[in-house]
Amino acid sequence: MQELGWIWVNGELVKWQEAKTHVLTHALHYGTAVFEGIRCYKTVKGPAVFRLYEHIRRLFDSAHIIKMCLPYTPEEVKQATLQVIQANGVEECYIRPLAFRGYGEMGIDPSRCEVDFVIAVWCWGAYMGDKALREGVRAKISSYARSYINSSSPRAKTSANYLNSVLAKLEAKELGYDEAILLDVNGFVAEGSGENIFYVKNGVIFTPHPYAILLGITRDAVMQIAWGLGLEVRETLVTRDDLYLADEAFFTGTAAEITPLVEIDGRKIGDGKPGPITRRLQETFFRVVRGEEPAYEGWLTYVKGGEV
Ligand code: PPE
Repeated sequence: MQELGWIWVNGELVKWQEAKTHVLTHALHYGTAVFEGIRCYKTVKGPAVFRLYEHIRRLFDSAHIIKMCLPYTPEEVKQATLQVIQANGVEECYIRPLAFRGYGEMGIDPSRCEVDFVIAVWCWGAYMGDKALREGVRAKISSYARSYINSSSPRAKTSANYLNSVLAKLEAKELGYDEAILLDVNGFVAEGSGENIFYVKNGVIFTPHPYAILLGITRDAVMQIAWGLGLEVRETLVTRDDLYLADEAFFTGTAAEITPLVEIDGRKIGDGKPGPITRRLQETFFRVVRGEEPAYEGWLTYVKGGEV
């Protein structure tokens, strides 16, 4: 990966190469970590972080679910995020706060391991490539089910939950697809390996109920943008057949932004090209994140106005 200058580690800016941890870090062995993925976009008023407040809120919610006490306040996390963006001098970046059970005792009980907290930023273009944003991607329903709600809390963005995503992603790629779609243990559509999913049928937008999924902040943004455009959005139970018979489908996520889905399990979605509603949402979304839609200005935190 392309290295930048600084990573925020437990309250200080540390040189990129020196941001290291002990091999007996608890989280490395047991996945006891929570994290976020946030994007900062270039706007005419300088770099702006998209929905920073909601991402910090979700980080604290994830920590609460796994009984991890974060050593900083939400305001400190906000200031640290703005500080690390400024220190690296980037106009656009992906931001990764990670809180993990560190070095202390081995064994499953994490209570003797302090919580370490880091925030890194890097330049991350289109998640599945520029062509994916323009022309859409091909996905496969995974043979791996999303974790059961009483197994590992899919609502929490924990590192441990991502092994499930890693297995699904590897399988999809090995079979020649761009991305995996995971069903829940009851067989209903849940989400992508790192995205939420939507489909459009007869002008109405549908997305799975928020049970066995990560409650995506882009998912929420897309729902609000759709309502703002006068479109109807329904949260519902979704089957694979709903996807096969959809007029349009797309993934949403901080990394994936709005990525059209043009083929699922070898079946074309609609006419096999990104559909008009997907395009409209995508165009509006990119204007929103770049500060070109005054109605959504409240979703942006300007790095320069952040009093670091
Ligand atoms: N579901 C999953 C499983 C998921 O990982 C993400 C984000 C989402 C839904 C969408 O959430 P939101 O970003 O709040 O809209 N996945 C992150 C990690 C991607 C990675 O490869 O790492 C992301 O998009 O940042």
